[in-house]
Amino acid sequence: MITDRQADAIVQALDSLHIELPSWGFANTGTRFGKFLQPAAASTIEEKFSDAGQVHHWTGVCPTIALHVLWDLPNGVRDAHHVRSLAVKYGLRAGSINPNVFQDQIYKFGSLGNPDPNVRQAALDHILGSVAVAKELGSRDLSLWFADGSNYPGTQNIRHRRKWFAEGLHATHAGLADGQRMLVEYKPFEPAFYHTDIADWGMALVLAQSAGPKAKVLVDTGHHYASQNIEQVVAWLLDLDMLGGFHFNDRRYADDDLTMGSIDPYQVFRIFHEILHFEWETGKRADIAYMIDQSHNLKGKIEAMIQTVTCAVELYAKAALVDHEKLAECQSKCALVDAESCLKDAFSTDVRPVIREWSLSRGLPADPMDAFRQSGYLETITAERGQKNMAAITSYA
Ligand code: RM4
Ligand code: MN
Ligand code: MN
Repeated sequence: MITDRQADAIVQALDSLHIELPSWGFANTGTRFGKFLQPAAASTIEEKFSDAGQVHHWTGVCPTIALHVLWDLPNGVRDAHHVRSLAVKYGLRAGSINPNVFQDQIYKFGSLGNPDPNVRQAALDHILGSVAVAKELGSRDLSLWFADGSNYPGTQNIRHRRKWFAEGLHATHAGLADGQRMLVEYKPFEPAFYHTDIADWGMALVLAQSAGPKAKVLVDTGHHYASQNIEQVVAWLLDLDMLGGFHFNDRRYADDDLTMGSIDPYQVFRIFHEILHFEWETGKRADIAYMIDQSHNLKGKIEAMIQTVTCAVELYAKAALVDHEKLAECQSKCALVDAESCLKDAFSTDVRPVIREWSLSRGLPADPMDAFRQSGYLETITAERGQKNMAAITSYA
């Protein structure tokens, strides 16, 4: 049974939870082996806003949409006016801005880590252009992911590339306005399979620290080797005031971009728990951008997103149930079984009745998936977009 005090803790947690949706999560994507096109997928920026607006409309916790500059604003700041009007039309705000310095042919051997200074400059120009887009849209965060690396031993000077990255990120930092942040994402491998320039959280941390105080680390849950203790990384970054944001997704093997919590929901719970325990202990709100970074190649895109958000809300609510006072006491006494039970008890509690109450009290449907299905939106867009999508332009998210 959930006590009144526990229900209050859940309500308080959910009132402050925001999860950003990725524009690319609504587009047709696939694997390197091919793509199965979905008739209802979004292929224009307006369709992406419209679909993301649906997810926010039914869940109430997704007020922002992450934008990919190359895919969503191919003309840079000249597209900002249009995007601003779409944000108003669909009841969303532009969220993090993602530069793309990996798709153009010039980036074959890297972007900020490329041995050719002209390519490094081109990458920096695009990133600074993305900062300008962020300013135009009133977006706070610039999300930086780099595909840079090499495929064979000895083919690149790893130390030189590190210095070039430090220079490029420092120059990026210098372009940020007050209140803006840059989030440095890491990934162990793919597309490079020998070395990746920013391969883990330590490299991202060092580069973010050397860039300046507005730089933080972005943790993508899919960007770790199997069995890495991600919540420990989270705890360290929180303690160092260096955790800027998350890209949520789940994985079994590599960067699978599966639905959050579909493989290991306890891990997501443990991550949320570290954050909420930090907040309880310090009395400070952790300033973290929660974002989704998933590719729904087979599931319906809007439904997959609603399923993800529902999962995030449930796991966050469960983490809010942890009895922090009791846990702290158990930890200091090394009462192992009782300490672990603080987490297990919270994780095994059915929080759905409280979430339903919370939703209804906020004017939201008790069951967002059902409400979306009843709305007829999917049938409408399937009819509208079907033909166009069969000859579709696709992106590689
Ligand atoms: C990467 C990484 C980035 C995303 C790209 C497309 O694996 O997760 O965040 O922008 O994919
Ligand atoms: Mn990511
Ligand atoms: Mn990824």
